[in-house]
Amino acid sequence: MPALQIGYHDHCFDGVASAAAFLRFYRDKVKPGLTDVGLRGLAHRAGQLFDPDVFAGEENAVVDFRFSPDPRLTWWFDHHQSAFESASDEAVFHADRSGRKFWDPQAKSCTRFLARVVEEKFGWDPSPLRELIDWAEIIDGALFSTPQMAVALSDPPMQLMLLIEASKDPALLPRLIRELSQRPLSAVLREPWVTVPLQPLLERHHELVRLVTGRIQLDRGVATYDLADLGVENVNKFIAYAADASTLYTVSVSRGTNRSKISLGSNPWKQQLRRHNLAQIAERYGGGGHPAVAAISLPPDRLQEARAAAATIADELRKETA
Ligand SMILES: [Mn+2]
Repeated sequence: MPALQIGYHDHCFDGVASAAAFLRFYRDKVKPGLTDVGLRGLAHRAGQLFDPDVFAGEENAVVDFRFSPDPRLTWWFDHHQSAFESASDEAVFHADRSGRKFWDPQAKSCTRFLARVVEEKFGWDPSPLRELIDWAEIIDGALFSTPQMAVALSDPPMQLMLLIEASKDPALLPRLIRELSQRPLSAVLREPWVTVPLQPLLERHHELVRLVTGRIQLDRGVATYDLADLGVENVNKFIAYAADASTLYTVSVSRGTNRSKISLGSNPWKQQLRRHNLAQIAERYGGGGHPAVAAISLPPDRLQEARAAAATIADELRKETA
């Protein structure tokens, strides 16, 4: 049993950065010198989210992911609007008096939220991780200056976002979390174990950008595209806004090994025109997320259902944007 186990939102820059920040904080303020740490990526999917062994540590933290009422959960930080699977889970959170569980659905990134909370409540010094915290806020908050910045990935931290989203190496994210907890982001970004696996992913990314751009159907501000035949689960969310700046919403369907997925997004550069809460729409289908970006997971064999739901949602989004 590890002394500490951290569950984090898998294949997500903010999830990885939150885990690194939590690990740094825990070693700085709770148990200095601790080495016995388990790291576990958590993914949204249809059905049970937490395996029984998620809480296998003496202490268990979950960051940037859904709440669990499991009493073995000792630390929790999240900023998703859809943080609770049920009203009773939410009641368990509100009744908690441990002072170690925190939620702010207004926060743009879990990383900066966590850093701010543990600075205020536990006197943690976030300055060694400043670069990482700032980039998590930019990436998870979609605070990019242009859609091109979000799609071209010329900034090395944006390339790391791609590596985190697309890597299939199970050892890579735990290694990144450990390294990012100890060294500045820019130093980690120069490591060959980061730059070498990135090259083929960057080539594939640019190929996918061309492919997705070619498939987009834009109708009354809503861009739809279907990537189910490609077997990719995570595609850059900003391609449609770079392709046509008048795009207000995106609705896309993809299919990975564990799920058929509907991704809902709204243009970060046109948030003043957003009329819908995408998390609420996703919740109707058992999904969730944030008002501006959300997702729905269905079992992999229910692709037709995913496609039908995507078409219904796209119609709904079009109605008030026409
Ligand atoms: Mn997040």
